[in-house]
Amino acid sequence: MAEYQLYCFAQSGNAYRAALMLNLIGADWEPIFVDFFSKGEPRTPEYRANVNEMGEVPVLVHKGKRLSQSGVILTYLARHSGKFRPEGEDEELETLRWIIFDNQKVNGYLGPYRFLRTLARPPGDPTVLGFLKGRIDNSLAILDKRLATRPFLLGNRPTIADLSLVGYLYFPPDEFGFDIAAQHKSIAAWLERIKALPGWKHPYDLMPGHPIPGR
Ligand SMILES: N[C@@H](CCC(=O)N[C@@H](CS)C(=O)NCC(=O)O)C(=O)O
Repeated sequence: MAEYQLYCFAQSGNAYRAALMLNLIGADWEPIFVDFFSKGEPRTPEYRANVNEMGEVPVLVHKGKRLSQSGVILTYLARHSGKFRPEGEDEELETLRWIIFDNQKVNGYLGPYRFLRTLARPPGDPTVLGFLKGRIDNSLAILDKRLATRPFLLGNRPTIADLSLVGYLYFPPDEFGFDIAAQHKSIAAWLERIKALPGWKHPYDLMPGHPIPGR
């Protein structure tokens, strides 16, 4: 058995943050496939009782610990590996600030938007999609501005703040219906910098479950 297990599925950008971190730090890890699309597994009483009471992926299992929330998982892995770790109180707080902003307003909107537009059966209400798209445009502009003056979110080196914020940004543009990188030049350049890190992989090559059977 690998040292780390990660409950995940390929279409989850929330899980991608953790899977990417594990790969970038060279961890000995294995995915545990969670069947969201045909079984709604995270919503089952068994999953909530045995894996995560919050009914979500990702969940990381390591040495008897079971952690959920990608921001918590990233923090744990940074502390244990010493890689992508914010140094000192100011950087720690700055990292937390960007992870919370990401969870609520960047990938926190991109995930549901892509799901309702492309993956949900039936697809989401256009009014809801329009609301989310407006919030996404606003948040991506804030991220693009931040990255216009520095190579990574905190400065000259990548940290877990960057690995959180890339969560949904490598999925194909046709899944969103707009091209994030083409519309935001600083985000595009930053995505290329993260992609060049040794161990980087696309979410569909890193986690099981793509393509969704029958689609
Ligand atoms: N803030 C959480 C979000 C986790 C989350 O929403 N995961 C989704 C998959 S992308 C999930 O498991 N949803 C289960 C459901 O809606 O039933 C994190 O960063 O880990």
